[in-house]
Amino acid sequence: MATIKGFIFDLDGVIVDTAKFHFKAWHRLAQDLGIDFSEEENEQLKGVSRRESLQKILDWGQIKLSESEFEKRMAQKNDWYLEFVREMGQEEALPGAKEFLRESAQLDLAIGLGSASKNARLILDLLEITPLFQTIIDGTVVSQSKPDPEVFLKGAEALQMEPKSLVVFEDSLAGIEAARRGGFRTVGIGSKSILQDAEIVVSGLDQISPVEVINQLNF
Ligand code: B16
Ligand code: MG
Repeated sequence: MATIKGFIFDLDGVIVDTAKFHFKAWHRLAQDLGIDFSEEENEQLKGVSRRESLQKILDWGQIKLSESEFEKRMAQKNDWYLEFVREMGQEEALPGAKEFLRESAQLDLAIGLGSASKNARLILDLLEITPLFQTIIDGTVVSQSKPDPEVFLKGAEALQMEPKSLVVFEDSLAGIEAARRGGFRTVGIGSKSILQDAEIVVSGLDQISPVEVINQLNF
């Protein structure tokens, strides 16, 4: 079994609870289009790119839009999303997330971000944690949405490490699948009933320490 040398973190749902803002903004947009969707259906939008998220919502409502209208709706959703994000303070980091990152850095583990969001850098800056990351792979540099492993493979490449020596922390089904497809070790953040395929599942980064993750995965 390969030694664990680093961690790659998803952003939304792992480090910060921006999922609630994505949900509010998508829900408002969907209602404008006469479509309703539940929090359960919203699980399918987690970790998925902006474009694919809108496409899923339109499919649920069996609506087709022209490309220009599609672009306009994506921009509208992002404007609403950013209104929520800009009001967010450092305290919006999920419990234990910053401590976990700092402890990981103290252990000399490599630290990367693997997020589908095009707003990832802005959010890391607002939380004042950007310098903790040796590489930031986000929605501005990937072409394939999770469950494609591209985002994490690019992270591994940037950190110059093999996937099997890196642990991916993910809250979404698509993200855990992406990590597994890429050959990474996995920690699911959320509920065991949803993230069954992850090697370890905890409800948050406050429930485990970096040393415990390494010990449990090496067991
Ligand atoms: P944006 P993650 C993902 O972030 C979100 O989970 C997903 O809901 C969102 O659609 C996607 O980012 C794109 O975000 O519209 O900001 O580019 O979980 O991969 O950090
Ligand atoms: Mg996520």
